[in-house]
Amino acid sequence: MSTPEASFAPQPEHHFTFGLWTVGNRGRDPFGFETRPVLDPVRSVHKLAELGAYGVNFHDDDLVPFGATSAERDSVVKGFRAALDETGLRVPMATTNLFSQPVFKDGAFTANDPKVRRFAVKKTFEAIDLGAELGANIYVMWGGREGLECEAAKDVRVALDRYREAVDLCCAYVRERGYEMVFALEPKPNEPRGDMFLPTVGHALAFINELQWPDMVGLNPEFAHETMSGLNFTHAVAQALWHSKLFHIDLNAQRAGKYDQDFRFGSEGIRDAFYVVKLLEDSGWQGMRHFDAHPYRTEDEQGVWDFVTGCMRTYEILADKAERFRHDADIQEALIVAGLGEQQIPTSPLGATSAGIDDIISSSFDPQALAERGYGHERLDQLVTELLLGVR
Ligand code: GCO
Ligand code: MN
Ligand code: MN
Repeated sequence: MSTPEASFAPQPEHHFTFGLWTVGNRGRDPFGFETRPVLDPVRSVHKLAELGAYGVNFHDDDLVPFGATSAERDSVVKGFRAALDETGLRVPMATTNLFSQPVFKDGAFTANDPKVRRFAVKKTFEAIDLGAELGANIYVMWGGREGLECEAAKDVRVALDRYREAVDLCCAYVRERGYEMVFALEPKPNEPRGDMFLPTVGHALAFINELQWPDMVGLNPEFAHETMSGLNFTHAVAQALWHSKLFHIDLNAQRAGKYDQDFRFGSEGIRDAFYVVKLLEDSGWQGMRHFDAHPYRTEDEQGVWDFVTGCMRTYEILADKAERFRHDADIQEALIVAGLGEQQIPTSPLGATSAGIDDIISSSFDPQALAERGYGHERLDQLVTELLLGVR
């Protein structure tokens, strides 16, 4: 049990990343104050590297405090970069905080006040520069305040015009500066707004088609967010992959019907977590496995590092389960019964053509005989359950 596989140590090809805001989360919630002290970003870099992470991500304000002078900014960035150089930790993704400051209370890119929108876009340009300076090539756009409570106060169609305008401006900025950077939209149905724009992966995929440079924009789906909508996160990721739009992923845990929990990956919904890992592994996805979660409010600093290790370990254990799934003879046999191979056969071998139409029309079918088939799903599902429970 001493090989890295057997001990479920983080594997470099899994590209595990954490946000400064995740490990640095201080445990504040709507009912209670912070339970942990401020964590220095430089310390986070050292600890994450020591525990086997590949990278660290940040919002502009996580690293450079809001309102800092340019001299303060440069000094903070210098210290952070030194820690990155020392540890080899990367910064694959960056983002902008467009939700904490009171100025964004009515939205950022979709605020009704054009001055607020212009300020939000300028703040994003500066955060793009900061990300580019530290090597990030993915830029996440999570519209934390893009939404409303008072339905009468905004025209949703116009809000989408303004949203599109801001994303187009950011794409134009990246092109003009010559950065190697793409954008990943992160959908969320609610929290902190009563209702948010681009609430699900499906909405965001459709929105991308209306942009000026759709190739520069993809998705950053989050486990918790689709689950909050009662949707199947694995299906959302699969569809993003199908459209070649999975640019980044936020892994965490969430129970449907609850507040935005952002728990340690796998701590809730282990079966769903398994299918997500299996999908990422089966698809050969090369991107980052980012954990956008935070430690329980009960934890001290040691609990924060236990949380980091827990996220990565659970991923590795589930990747190992996915490997076992592929080699389990009973499961493979059950997949044949379920017709997984047949799923690959095109419905119309002659395509969507006149010949294909004629071929279907001229075929005869016996629906009763077809309906007699059993698909063995009870057995297959139980086999997967037993695999996850560790008895196979
Ligand atoms: C949330 C979001 C955020 C974003 C982050 C990066 O629900 O709070 O998931 O954590 O992912 O702001 O843009
Ligand atoms: Mn979230
Ligand atoms: Mn997120």
